[in-house]
Amino acid sequence: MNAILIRSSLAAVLVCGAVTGPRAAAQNLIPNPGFEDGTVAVCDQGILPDPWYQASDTDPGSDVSTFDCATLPGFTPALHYPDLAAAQGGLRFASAWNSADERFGIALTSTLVEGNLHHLSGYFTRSVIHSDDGVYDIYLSPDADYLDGTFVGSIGGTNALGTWSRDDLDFFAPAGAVNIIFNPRSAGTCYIGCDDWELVDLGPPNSPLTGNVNAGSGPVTDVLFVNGSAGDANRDVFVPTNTAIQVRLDAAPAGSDTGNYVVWAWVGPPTNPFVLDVGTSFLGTTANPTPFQPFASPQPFRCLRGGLPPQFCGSATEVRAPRSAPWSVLKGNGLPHPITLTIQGVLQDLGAASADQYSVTNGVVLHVQ
Ligand SMILES: [Ca+2]
Ligand SMILES: [Ca+2]
Repeated sequence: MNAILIRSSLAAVLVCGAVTGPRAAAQNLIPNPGFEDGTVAVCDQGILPDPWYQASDTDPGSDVSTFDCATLPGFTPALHYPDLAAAQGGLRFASAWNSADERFGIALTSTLVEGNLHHLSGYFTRSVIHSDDGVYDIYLSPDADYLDGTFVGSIGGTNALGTWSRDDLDFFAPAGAVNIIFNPRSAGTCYIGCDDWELVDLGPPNSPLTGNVNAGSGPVTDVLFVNGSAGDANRDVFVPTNTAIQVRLDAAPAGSDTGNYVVWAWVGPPTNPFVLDVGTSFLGTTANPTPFQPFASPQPFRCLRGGLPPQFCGSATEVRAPRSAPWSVLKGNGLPHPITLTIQGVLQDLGAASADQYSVTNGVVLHVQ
């Protein structure tokens, strides 16, 4: 199934009212983010205003469109975007055509801090001429060549005809990243208009086992416990074989409203942390990939779900589970064989940092031995 469609449908389930940015305002690391500054000599295609550059050899290349060529020159939007009334901001926006191998890029205001969590957002619209589903693949590079860079994710799949829609992407910065390059991709042909880019540094990520319950209103709080413990400094809990195992999920300290939750269990210790974005919201960082990153491994093998749609469990086997948090479940006989399990989830949280009021719970690494 199309990952973008999954994201959109989940956003519809989760989001009540308008979604605002997931974090407080910070400095935008992309200069001229709305394409309003910089000279374009003629009202034609293949030109970008400085400091934006063509990141491919295609001639004429990526384009800036303008709604008033006499005031601020650029290509006419009427050809590709006849039903679009205005740019998202100002007069101009930009587009690149995947079928002609067009790309564009820009030098950031500073080199990204390696390993820090970064949040990219922008606004997108669809061409009537090159109207297939598409995205911009994002590369962070030490130079202007995307092939020297690191692919960090895709953005802009929300694009639709005649309107602007926002999309977001969170990623951990690779080393030496000072150029961002936008590479359009489609199974068919796309020419996605984009405007008002923003890239902000969210700082060092927490340990993925810390979670972020209550992060919007106070100290991050543990809510997931095994035999009453959230684990030692490494989040490890040790239980002998054939000994009772109780798993408990508390409500968030600020309240969990209707108590919606999901808890995943992976076989083995945490090995592959991932950012969890659902719809347009940054929810937190998980210790391993979730069903929202179906092509990454390891995937959870068991899933407990209350009040959230089936996509939260994906292909993991669902275990019969309480309808809402708080709850505790007891396996009186424990487990007969040694095994290591990583356990973590998502909890509805009125004190969440996310505008959608969901947080990633702390994780616990259960060692049955
Ligand atoms: Ca603009
Ligand atoms: Ca072009």
